Amino acid sequence: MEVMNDAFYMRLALQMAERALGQTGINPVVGCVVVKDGRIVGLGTHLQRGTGHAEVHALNMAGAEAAGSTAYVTLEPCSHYGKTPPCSERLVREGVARVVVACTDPNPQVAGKGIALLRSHGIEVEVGVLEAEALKLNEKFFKFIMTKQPFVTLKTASTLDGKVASKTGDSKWISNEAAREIVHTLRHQHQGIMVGIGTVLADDPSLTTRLPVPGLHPTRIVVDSQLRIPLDAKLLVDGAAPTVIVTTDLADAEKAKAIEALGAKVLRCGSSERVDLDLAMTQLGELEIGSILLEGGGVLNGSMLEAGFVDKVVLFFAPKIIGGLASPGNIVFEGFERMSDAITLDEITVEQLGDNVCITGYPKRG
Ligand code: AOF
Ligand code: ZN
Repeated sequence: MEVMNDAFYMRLALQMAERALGQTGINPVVGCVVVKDGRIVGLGTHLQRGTGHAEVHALNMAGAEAAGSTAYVTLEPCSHYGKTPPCSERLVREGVARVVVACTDPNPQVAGKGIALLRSHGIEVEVGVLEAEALKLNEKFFKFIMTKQPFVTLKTASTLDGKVASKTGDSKWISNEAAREIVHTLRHQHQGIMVGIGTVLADDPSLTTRLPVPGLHPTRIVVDSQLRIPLDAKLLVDGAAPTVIVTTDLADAEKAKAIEALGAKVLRCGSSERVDLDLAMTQLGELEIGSILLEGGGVLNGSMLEAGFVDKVVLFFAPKIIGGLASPGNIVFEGFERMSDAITLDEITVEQLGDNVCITGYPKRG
């Protein structure tokens, strides 16, 4: 049995926050547990941007019990008037005696000010309990708040030899059902899902989240430099979720108008023949898309990875070898000359899902 200590309650706060992944938009997920005289007296989770922060829900539940309590929060309590008033002031007002924080909030509006305010009122503050878990939990928020560009997770599902289809284009199915279900959870947990026009032309996908219980659909993003998307593509007509087409200044104005008439947004990113990916990331950030699941094809995956826009990879492998000199691969780009130039992955994890394997990691250039 786990020993009851600060980590015991912080773990509960982290678990509650984790369940809200995907539903807070560009906001972090945050959990709060209030403990008084050996009993949990309040629990709270930030559930949606614009609604109460975790501390507020937990303190509301604790009521008068909050006085003299310890509050466990997975992120530094805020100090600013945003969509809601500052949590640090509320903790002071309620007479909380001690606050345990997993990690500080890099939001420039907070960045240590919340903790400083608590301490200036004589509240004992401890920082860093289960910090590594808390940082990982909000990796998407941290990237976006610091760069204003979305956190990008590259997901592929391939054979062991890195193919996403056979030489005739057959791709159903490569990965097993367990792997495919995780992909839908990943869709739920990202605000955007991005594919290249080749994928749309080949598969006419809907790119929605399909799980045993309903999930949230991400905004569908298509990189389409020449606006080749057919006007009857599912992404343009099914109304299941917002759609954004990323193109260039050179793309046909009439086609853009026709696409927008169907309700999709067209972003023009740069005046060269290919989409300027840096501009695209900035413009998608301006639309408050803080996280993107990149789902191919291989050439877009390769361009995004090579250009340094992929923050994390989730690679599913099925125990199959399909070969094919020209069969499409999961990550395709010109390639480096030397092994020492290779993109390597940090913090690797390997998970077995039946006979499939999932490798996750964080890309780093050689
Ligand atoms: C907390 N507790 O539960 C959350 C915090 O727009 P607002 O008012 O919701 O503020 C969003 C910012 O507040 C967000 O960028 C992050 O810095 C912090 N989120 N802080 O004390 C919470 N969700
Ligand atoms: Zn707050």
